[in-house]
Amino acid sequence: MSPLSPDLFPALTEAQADPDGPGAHRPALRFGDRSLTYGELAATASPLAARVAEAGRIAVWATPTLETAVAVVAALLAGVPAVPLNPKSGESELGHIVSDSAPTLVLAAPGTQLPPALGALERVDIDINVDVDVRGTGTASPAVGAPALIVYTSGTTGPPKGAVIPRRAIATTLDALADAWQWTGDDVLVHGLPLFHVHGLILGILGPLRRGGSVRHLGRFETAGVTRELSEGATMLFGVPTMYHRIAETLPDDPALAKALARARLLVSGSAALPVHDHERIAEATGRRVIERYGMTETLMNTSVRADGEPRAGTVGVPLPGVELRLTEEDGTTAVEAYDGETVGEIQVRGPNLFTEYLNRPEATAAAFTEDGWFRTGDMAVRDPDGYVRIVGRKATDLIKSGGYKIGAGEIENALLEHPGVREAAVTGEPDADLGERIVAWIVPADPQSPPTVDELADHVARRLAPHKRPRVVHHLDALPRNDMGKIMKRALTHD
Ligand code: MCA
Ligand code: AMP
Repeated sequence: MSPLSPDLFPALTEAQADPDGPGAHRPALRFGDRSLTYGELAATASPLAARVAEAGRIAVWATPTLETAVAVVAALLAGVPAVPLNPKSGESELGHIVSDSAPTLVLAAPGTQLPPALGALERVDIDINVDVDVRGTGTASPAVGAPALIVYTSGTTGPPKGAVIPRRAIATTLDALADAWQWTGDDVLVHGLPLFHVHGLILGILGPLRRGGSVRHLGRFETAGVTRELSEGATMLFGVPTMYHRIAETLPDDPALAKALARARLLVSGSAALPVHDHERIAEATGRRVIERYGMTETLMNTSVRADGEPRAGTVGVPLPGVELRLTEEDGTTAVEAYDGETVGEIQVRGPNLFTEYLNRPEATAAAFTEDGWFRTGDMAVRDPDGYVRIVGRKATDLIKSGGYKIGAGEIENALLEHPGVREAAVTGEPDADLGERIVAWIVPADPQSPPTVDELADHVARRLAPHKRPRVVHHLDALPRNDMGKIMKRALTHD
């Protein structure tokens, strides 16, 4: 029998057992002017956990609200795997996720209108009701390897795959980050990340709750919210590079933002590379250095610059405790031994932080691992003599990181081909100061006399997939460049 999960949220358990104790009155979650203490979170999440306990799997309509945080905590208390859904997902993406993950019910904030793709599911409203006595309420004790969350993530081709994340991975990654960042229950985190991905949900909501600390969510990212919260006691900021870029752009005209950032204990960036230029601008204006950590939906967190280490722009720091990390040569199995800041290899990782499988995709799961259990990240890196990892690129050119979202070119090409005005389509990413990369569509129009406009194609992709997957630039071509085998040569797709 596999061992049982350790308690994911000890502070919540304590508040449940002793609703009048001091721990129960500590703040846990705040979204705008709505907030919950640990006692209130226990009161509202426990009955919901009891309500969903018999469900096989549940979907959560993951708006950036208090309800989403409560729903996910309830699912974890019940030991029922939860599938967070992007509320901006288009019809075909949502249809795929729902049929692939087959939830038995969907949790949503009261009053939210759900799209037809969820019509067949039983709906349970997430009622925030703090007047419940939860003393003596039991919680489930699933095995450490039991699935906690299924998070959908794009690959190079085809629709997104559901990464099955076990309870063990959540606990170990959050504890490893606590070690690296000296993250405690006294920390107050601020962020405005979406709650249907690892960064915003696991690190940004479950992280503070595991420590017994609190999080203030901005609803949507805005520098004014960052200024306000860091000036009013928040100690840490999490964001994707686009958010730090916007901060860097705002700083010259916003001394209050500079002052607020200067007093933060830790500014953390992740999900994509933070350009050195933005690092430097923030450091110059605030005297504070943003630190980077490197992770992936399938692996949760792998490396980080440590709070007690040297913050070095352009690196993602050192492997976290418990994470084995190696670089491999082209063959994908021979380890690179060099720590010379020059020899490039693919990052492979092993450890208790890893996902279990891609749901319903045994072949994709098998292909993701080496025979001896290393996960192939597809990220290319070098290591400095002191072990700092520097990511230098990605194996697959068909993966685009835009605004910190991973987007597969193939998924967008398939959507574009469904548009009647498109005969052929290829999608690439090109550098963008704000988004890191922007999505570019190269299309051969069905009728060259009236090619579809960029807005038309952007709306089409946003409606089918999600707005962040929409092309920002469209080029019209007479034909796509192909090799003798008929394969599109994406590297030839450049414009002057
Ligand atoms: C625009 N919009 C549209 C259309 N055009 N909607 C429908 N149809 C259209 N044609 C809407 C968008 O939905 C959005 O609405 C608004 O217009 C602006 O869109 P956009 O310009 O794309 O977004 P933005 O406001 O500039 O967003 C930038 C952002 C965002 C806030 C940085 O990209 C973001 O939240 N990124 C975070 C990604 C992330 O969390 N990644 C983690 C995964 P509205 O304004 O209402 O939203 S990676 C991960 O988890 C791993 C483990 C890791 O390492 O972290
Ligand atoms: P996702 O699959 O959306 O979880 O994105 C994971 C990918 O984001 C990784 O494989 C990396 O390519 C990228 N990534 C995450 N954090 C960083 C970082 N700090 N620097 C560079 N790339 C990053």
